Amino acid sequence: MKIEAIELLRVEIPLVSPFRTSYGVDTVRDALLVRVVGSDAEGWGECVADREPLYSAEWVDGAAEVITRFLLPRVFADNHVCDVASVSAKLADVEGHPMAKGAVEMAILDAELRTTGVSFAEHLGATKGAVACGVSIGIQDDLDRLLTSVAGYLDAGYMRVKLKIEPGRDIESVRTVRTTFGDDLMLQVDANAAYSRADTAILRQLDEFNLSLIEQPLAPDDLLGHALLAKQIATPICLDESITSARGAADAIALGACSIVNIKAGRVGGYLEAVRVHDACASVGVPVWCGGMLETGLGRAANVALAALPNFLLPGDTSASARYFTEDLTEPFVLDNGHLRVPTGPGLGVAPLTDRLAKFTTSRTRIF
Ligand code: NPQ
Ligand code: MG
Repeated sequence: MKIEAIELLRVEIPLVSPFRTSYGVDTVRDALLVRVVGSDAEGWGECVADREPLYSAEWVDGAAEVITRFLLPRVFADNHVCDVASVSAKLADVEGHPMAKGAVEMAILDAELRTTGVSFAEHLGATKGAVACGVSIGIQDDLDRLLTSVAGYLDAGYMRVKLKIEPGRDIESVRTVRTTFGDDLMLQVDANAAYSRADTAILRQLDEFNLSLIEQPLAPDDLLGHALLAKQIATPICLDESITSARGAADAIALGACSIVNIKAGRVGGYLEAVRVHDACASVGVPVWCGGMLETGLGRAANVALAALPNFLLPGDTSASARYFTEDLTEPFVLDNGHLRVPTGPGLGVAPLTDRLAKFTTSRTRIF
């Protein structure tokens, strides 16, 4: 494909309510978009880096800088001709920055697929027409608010609930939700690396609540700690922040550090590597599920396509647009009986709505 132009856009979309994790609070989604204009179609990429480097080392201003100065010149070195299969190799000498790389690859993939009339789902190897959805609930100020929040999402049809936890806001929250909503509720927790190896006794107290999993209790680089913890608690350990590649996923599983894997394309450098993580886990019988990073409808469309692959055996954080935004950038993703339909149109199958893009864009820069 011949690339005619490239633009970086920043959009700021208000969240319906503040989202609090052990890393901090977000009240808006400040997303970086990559728009690739090919000769026959344009493509959109979304960078999931947050404003501050708390979830990972990347942050949105840094990602824009890396994309502009280091990634795009490499991608377009061959006279602006590029095919998506070669993107990750062209970017490989740049160390790190998976979210920035993933956004560039996503935009080129979208442009290519729109050109050839193939959907993300078909290209990635999806086998389902709709995906089961869960919801991630941020840390709440008090237990009443937590219960109200869970009740609202269950009314909306979500098939499982994930509670964010941190030391001091863990056992009682989980106990209250489990007691209130009963044993049939599919319930899991996400610690976002807020615990240490010294917290094993607290984490063991979660055993009595029949959680589907505990996500990322310890530091991202502490694979041994997770393996030791797995032997001492009954709740299955799922890794998120620790998993940055297909090889890393295979290693973590081989070490006994996790028995379930959260896949986020941005964290592993793009949707193509995300498929390789899925395949690596499938080959050793480890189930995966699709994480979420407060994506706009663009990233959401790609996530839903990814989550339609066969080894995505648990409901993902692929929530409806309304979970995060009153107005999404695209036509909204709407929950239907706890599921989101997988887009079938070319590429992402959705595009930014012109008026929404105009309303939410805070900067727009042509790079090439
Ligand atoms: C997780 N996501 O699974 C992440 C954490 C997270 C849905 O729980 C901006 C960008 C805000 C990325 C907030 C969910 C974010 C973000 C939370 C990621 O750990
Ligand atoms: Mg997580």
